[in-house]
Order: sequence, then structure tokens, then C-alpha cells
Amino acid sequence: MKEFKLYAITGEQFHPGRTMLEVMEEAIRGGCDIIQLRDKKSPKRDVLAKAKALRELTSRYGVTFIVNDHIDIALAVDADGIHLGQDDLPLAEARKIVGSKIIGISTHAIEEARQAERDGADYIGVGPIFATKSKEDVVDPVTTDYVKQVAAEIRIPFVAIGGIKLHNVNQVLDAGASRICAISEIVGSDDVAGTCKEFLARIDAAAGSG
Ligand code: TZP
Ligand code: MG
Repeated sequence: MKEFKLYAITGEQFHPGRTMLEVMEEAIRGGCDIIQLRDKKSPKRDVLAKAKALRELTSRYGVTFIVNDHIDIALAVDADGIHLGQDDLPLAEARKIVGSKIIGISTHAIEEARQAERDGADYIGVGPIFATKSKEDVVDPVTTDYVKQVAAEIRIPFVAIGGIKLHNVNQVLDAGASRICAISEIVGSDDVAGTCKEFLARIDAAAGSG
């Protein structure tokens, strides 16, 4: 998959009064290079409509588009890939369906990261690093210790996620992450593009110093 640094996930509850598409376009203008549609509440037809619109937007900007959970919707709109959790379809089965599309896997412990790498994941999510209100199922924060473990051992790309804000992102970068994912800090910002640019400046500064 294409190299990436800043990964934004939709979270419509964080921007009342603004449309999902305008917020995600601002994130892209701010430099996000992956956009994920994550909608666990809407009827499937509404998720499909959002996926179509985001596919059009991301194609226009040449940005990678990932669909969370719904493999069928990812295929229907020709998304670049899917993101799956530990309770979703196993990677080997998903691979049979999506072929060479990107498959990302959420991981919360090094054993899960190793398994995802062995199974041929294209990237893994590592988190939640900090406490977050954006995820419904309660998972204890994995802390930056897990970032250190993954950075030391896992060779496929990994993206840190969960409670990451501009005020704590340096802890995550210092632990060895070079790709950051956020929902609320990005889409809930009064200046979405500016927040993305600031995240990218921090990521680039950490890469330069590392
Ligand atoms: N997976 C692990 S944490 C999380 C997901 C989807 C939520 C991240 O949202 P936020 O608002 O950046 O904490
Ligand atoms: Mg899932």
C-alpha cells in the first residue's frame, strides 16, 4: 500500500451542524492521506450512500479510502480497502473476498499484531493508546508501551489510534509511531485542516529527529 502518515476516521457525532463530506474534505486539504468511513449506527443503505460519496471525494484528491466493517460495501464502491476488528471476519477469509485490496486489522496486544502480520495484513491499528469516548466497546488503553513493542518487532506498517490529541501526540511519536490516526481531535476541531497540518508537522519533526 502507499505510504501514509495521517489517517482520519469519520465521527459525525463530533461535528454537529457540519456535513461529513465537508469535514472530510477539509481533513484531506490538511494533508490526511487515508480516510476511513466508520459508521456503526446507520442503516446499511445509508452507509453505502456515504461510502459512495467518500469514494468520489477521495478519488478526486488521490487519497486512500477504507471502509470499516462492511466488506460488501467496500467492494460495491471500489474502496481501496477494509478495516476489520478482532471479532470481524478472519483475515484469511476476508482476503479471499477482497483480493489485493488493503486489509487493516485492529490490534490491542502484541500476539494480535504478530498474528495479523503472519496472516498478511497490509497494516495494523495499535490502540487505544489513551482513553477514548469514540469507541463504544470498552477496551483498556494499551498505553505507549504497546507502541514500543510493535515498533521493535512488527515489520508491516502500524498506525497508533485512540485518544490521540495534539497535546499528547508527541508521547506516541516518541514511543516509535510514525503514523497517527484520530477521530475526535481531527473531525471535532474548529479548524480541521489546521489540526491536520499540525499533526503532520509533529510527525515530520519526530521522523527528522529519529
Ligand atoms: N479504535 C481504537 S480507539 C478508536 C478506534 C476506532 C477511537 C479513536 O477515536 P479518538 O476520538 O481519536 O479517540
Ligand atoms: Mg469491525
